Amino acid sequence: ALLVCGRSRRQKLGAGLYCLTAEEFSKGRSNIQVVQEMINAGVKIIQYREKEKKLADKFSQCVKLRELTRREGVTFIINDNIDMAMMVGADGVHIGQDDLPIEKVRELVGQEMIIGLSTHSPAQAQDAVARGADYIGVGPIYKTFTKKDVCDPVGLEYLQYAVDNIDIPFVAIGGIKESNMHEVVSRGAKCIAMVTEIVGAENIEQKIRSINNKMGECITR
Ligand code: TZP
Ligand code: MG
Repeated sequence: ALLVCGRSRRQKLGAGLYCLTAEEFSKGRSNIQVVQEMINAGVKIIQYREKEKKLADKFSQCVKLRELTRREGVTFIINDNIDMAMMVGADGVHIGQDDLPIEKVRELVGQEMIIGLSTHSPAQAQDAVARGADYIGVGPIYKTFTKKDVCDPVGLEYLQYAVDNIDIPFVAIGGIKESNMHEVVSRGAKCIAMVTEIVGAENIEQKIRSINNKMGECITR
């Protein structure tokens, strides 16, 4: 049997921009259209995250998006719905602190699927690592209006902790924009997530290219 260890799952979360869907902020464009533009601009990891849609509608979008992302070699992660992630053959699932225990999720999804977990404090990060998360979300770094079950910003302090202490991949998230990303990237975040900044951009491809250029500059500076 093919041996899949945590290391090979973790390799799928590389450096760069981590994109998420949010159709209600996408200016009338569908998630399919938005994801196509993300892929055109070279994004390598995309999370399907829809809090308001009916499950049946999410499923039909995810079937299409799995096809699209697979064809383009893009890592496809689904938020919340573990059953749906398994049904469409997603690369991973992303869960939160109030979801099922990560060990149980691993039992369910098997060894190949990536499991990402949102964390908001050093204690949660340590716990996530100990329990086998493949990557963690670190945030919200800044105030965000995208997340309804808002958690107050944890700021750059927790990000600094993650940079210094967390040995698995992590993605900084929450209120990150092209205009403030330098603060996050220059602190050592290799992977950053933006929701509204990307899906709400007039020209999504142009926005991503511009962010990617900045990322390179921030790292080498
Ligand atoms: N998790 C922490 S903050 C957040 C999520 C999903 C939303 C981030 O949205 P934005 O628009 O990039 O602030
Ligand atoms: Mg969740």
